[in-house]
Amino acid sequence: MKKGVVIKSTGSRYRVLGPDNTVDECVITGRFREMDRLRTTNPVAVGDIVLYEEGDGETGLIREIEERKNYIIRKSSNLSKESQIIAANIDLALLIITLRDPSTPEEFIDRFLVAAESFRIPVLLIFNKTDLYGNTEFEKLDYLISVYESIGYGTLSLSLLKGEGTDTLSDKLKNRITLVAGNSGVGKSTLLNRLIPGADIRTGEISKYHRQGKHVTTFAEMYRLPDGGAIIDTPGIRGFAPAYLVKEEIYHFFPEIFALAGKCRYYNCLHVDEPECAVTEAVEKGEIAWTRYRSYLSLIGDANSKYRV
Ligand SMILES: Nc1nc2c(ncn2[C@@H]2O[C@H](COP(=O)(O)OP(=O)(O)O)[C@@H](O)[C@H]2O)c(=O)[nH]1
Ligand SMILES: [Mg+2]
Ligand SMILES: [Zn+2]
Repeated sequence: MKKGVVIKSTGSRYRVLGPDNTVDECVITGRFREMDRLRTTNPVAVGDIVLYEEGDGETGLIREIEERKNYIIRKSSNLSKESQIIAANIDLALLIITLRDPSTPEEFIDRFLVAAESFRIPVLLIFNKTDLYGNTEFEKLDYLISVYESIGYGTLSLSLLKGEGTDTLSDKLKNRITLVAGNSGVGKSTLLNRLIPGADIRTGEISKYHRQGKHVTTFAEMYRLPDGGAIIDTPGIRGFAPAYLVKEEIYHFFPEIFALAGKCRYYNCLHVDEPECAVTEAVEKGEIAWTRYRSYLSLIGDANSKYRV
């Protein structure tokens, strides 16, 4: 038996990177489907550490999956009860944001952060395309940086086109497994091409998966970084919604709201219109950013219908 990490999954076959840089194409046995309590379409995901039998040129066999530190999951489709594990054992998620061409809505950022908090994955916010920013964008950039840093999120501004700020980023990714996310057109593929020699990923293309409301099975892929560590690319997936959240729990994933919630008069305060709510008081005083609170209201509004975000 060898131990390795899954670097690619196509639903039924898995590419495993083993000791001494060996790569094996593997399958799983039916046993995994029976054990799969998450009811996933893919019991093994990119980032999984597995024990497997080498195939000697033939297909290898995955026997065991090590317990996951964390994982990102989403519904396979809007109607399906089955879920898809997108990636596992992630040290850091990069959310690529742009304030021009395209402009990333704050709510998109906050939804991503809520999902990442729910999956217990640290996030670094990357503001890209600073070469295109004028005064308006730089003012907004300052605002967003102060909002998110005060909550505790790391931020970095850069221009992938000009190469400004990319060295600092490389340092932060060293020896870590990092997942890259962001809206279409923000520079994800450009980033991968910068970090991974020979990756040769096409840029400037609107993926056909990006049509709204459509959940298409897409597969993550892991690329090793030359200085140690790896990047997980998730083509066709813009953001992640927390898979199963109830309305009453959503504020747990807004750290600055969670920090104040204990001071609310009612233990089951939803921080909307309850009296003596420490959260709405903080919003009024400007201690919680209005944009963040607006995202919170939007998220619990969505959850209302089906108690799911
Ligand atoms: N001006 C400018 N354009 C950029 C920058 N980074 C990426 N782009 C361009 O933005 C477009 C979309 O980039 P791409 O990497 O394909 O975005 P993706 O959809 O997130 O993979 C491409 O035409 C890139 O050349 C940047 O820092 N500045
Ligand atoms: Mg792309
Ligand atoms: Zn409250």
